[in-house]
Order: sequence, then C-alpha cells, then structure tokens
Amino acid sequence: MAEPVQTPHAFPTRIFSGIQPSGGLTLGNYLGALKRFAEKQDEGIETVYCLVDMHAITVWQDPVKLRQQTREAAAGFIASGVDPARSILFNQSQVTAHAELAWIFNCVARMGWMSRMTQFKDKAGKNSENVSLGLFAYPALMAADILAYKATHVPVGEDQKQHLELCRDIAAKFNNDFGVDFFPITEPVIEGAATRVMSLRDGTKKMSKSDPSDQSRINLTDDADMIAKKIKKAKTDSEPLPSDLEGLKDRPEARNLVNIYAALAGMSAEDVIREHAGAQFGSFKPALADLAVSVMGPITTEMNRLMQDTAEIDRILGEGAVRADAIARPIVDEVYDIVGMIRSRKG
Ligand code: AQP
Repeated sequence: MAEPVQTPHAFPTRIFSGIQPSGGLTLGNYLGALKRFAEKQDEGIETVYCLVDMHAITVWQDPVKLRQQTREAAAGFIASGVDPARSILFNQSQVTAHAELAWIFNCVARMGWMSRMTQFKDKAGKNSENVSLGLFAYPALMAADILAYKATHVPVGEDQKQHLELCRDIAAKFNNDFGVDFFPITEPVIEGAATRVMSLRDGTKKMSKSDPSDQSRINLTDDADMIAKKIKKAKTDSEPLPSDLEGLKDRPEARNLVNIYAALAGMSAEDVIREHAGAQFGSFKPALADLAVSVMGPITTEMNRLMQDTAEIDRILGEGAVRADAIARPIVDEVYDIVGMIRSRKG
C-alpha cells in the first residue's frame, strides 16, 4: 500500500515529473512513471508533467524523430490516463524558465557532486571525454525542472533516486548560500511493485528505451503479437517458480517477470508467487502475456488514435506550456532577484 503523499514543509503540495522523448516509451516508463502520474492526478494533487526534450538532446537526436517521439510520448501520457485538463502537460523547451534556472544551478552545484552521478558514468562509459557537456550537467537541469515549480514531490523510478538527492542538495545550498527559505527540499516518491523494471534479455539491466535490442523491452506501441513474442522469448532459467520471494533471490530474470506481473495486476509480488508457486515458465509466460496485452492493448489503441491528429497534440502541449510558464516565470524572476541580477527591462 502506497504511503500517502505528505508535504514535509511549508510549501503547498505540488507534483512534478518528466520523461525524455529520447525514443518510444517502454513498459518500464509506464509502470515506473506514467501509471503513477495518472494516479497522483486522480488523487486530486496539483500535477505538472513534462516531456523533457532538452534532456533528450544530451545525446544525439535526429530532429525529425525527436518531434515525432515528443508527440508520441505526449500521446502515451494521455493514453495512460494523464488528463491535460487536470494536469499540466507540456514539452520543456517551450518554457524557458527551465534553461534559465538550470544555468543558475550550474553555478550552485559542485563538480564533485556531478562527478558522482552513476547515470552519467553509465551513459558516458569509457567515452567520457567525448560525450556532451549537457550530459554531465543533466542533473542540474533536472533540479531546475523540479524547482522552477517549487515541486514538493517527484514520482520517479528507482533509477532517478540519486538525481533527486542532488536536487535536494542544490535546493539546500541555494537556500543556505542566499540565506533564504525559497526552495522546498523535494521528496522523491518511489513506490509500487515495479520501481525498476528490468530488461527482458538481462535481469540485471534496467529496461530502457535506448537499449539497442528491441527484444529487451516492451514498447507502448507494440501490438498484442509482439508483446506475446517478446515475453515468450524473455530470458529465464529452467526452474519452476518458488513458493516465496526468498526463492527468487538469485534469479533476477524470474524476479523481474514476477514484479511485472504484480505491477500490471495491481497485486503484491508475494501474492503473485503464492498464486503461481510451482508454475513452469511455459505456463507463467502466457499468463503474463495475456495480462500485459489486456492492460497495454487499450493504451496502444488510444495512442494510435491520438497520433492521427498531431496538430491537436501540439495544441495541448502549447496550452500546457502557457500554464506551466505562469507558475515558473515568477519563481525564476524571484531567483534572479535573490541572486542580485538587475531586472529593469520594460516589456
Ligand atoms: N525500467 C524502468 N523501470 C521503472 N521506471 C523506469 N523509468 C525509466 N525506465 C524505467 C522511469 O521513467 C521515467 C522517465 O525516465 P526518462 O525517460 O526520463 O529517463 P530514463 O530513466 O533514463 O529512462 P530510459 O528509458 O532508460 O531512457 P533512456 O534510454 O533514454 O536513458 C523516470 O521516472 C524513470 O525513473
């Protein structure tokens, strides 16, 4: 059972989160993020959701594909239950406050903090001299995304925990350096049975939209046949499912499929194991495939329908950007004032 969202300080509760349109959305994005974004909105909390296109270009993006992926991601949000009338939904580059605050935070964050970010190390690999400066600065832009709205809570998957800690460090240092209580110390909200959905090909690697192997993930655009095929081919071992979770300790692929089942069915992993104890993958995989198709099928259909009218998607994003700007602009203007910058331009 998820903990109720609590505001830890004087700031009103506001949720912010984002997804990079750096490829097609995956089941990991759906279970770790989108599904929970819609739940938070349905709880009546103020929710601001962003397609972080400026994060996406920290690695090379083909401009034509980036536009397509951004629209497709917007369709994915809406098809997953994010209602643009109740949540603010927009793409990052349309609200300049993000980039402006990111620069201030580049001057607050310390090189040592940034150098410890494991996602940078993973993405840069042995090539760290040759990746973009933006990839290194990514977490400062992420802190700006969140704090431009003084967001108090950020629902994310497990992989973003370290970036959220950095966001808290930046907020605390800014408040301390300038002697203000301006930014909230934002809480990560990491909950549910699938905070870290793993690759279908390697249970120790996160399912990721930029994994070179399409077999490693379920895309939100995959049809029923494709979903069933990918689950059937998913790497597993030859043992049947055990009778408790302890028995899955050293079986990352099996554990991943159980977690996915639990998250899709809205059950705990313990209950899934109890229900399927002793089952071979020959029967568990088809059950999982049926469940995945029944949950994902309507989302895919709705995404396809929404993608028929890209002008309407652009209109929704534009309208969301105006609403987002109305919150972020005064906050960033106040930041300039706190930092000591003259703001005398008229018009
Ligand atoms: N495998 C996952 N399991 C659970 N949650 C996940 N998220 C991503 N993958 C999983 C959550 O989705 C949100 C958006 O992530 P993102 O697109 O901004 O960046 P990412 O975490 O780097 O996702 P990808 O798919 O791995 O993108 P690429 O391949 O472009 O780097 C976040 O809340 C994330 O936790």
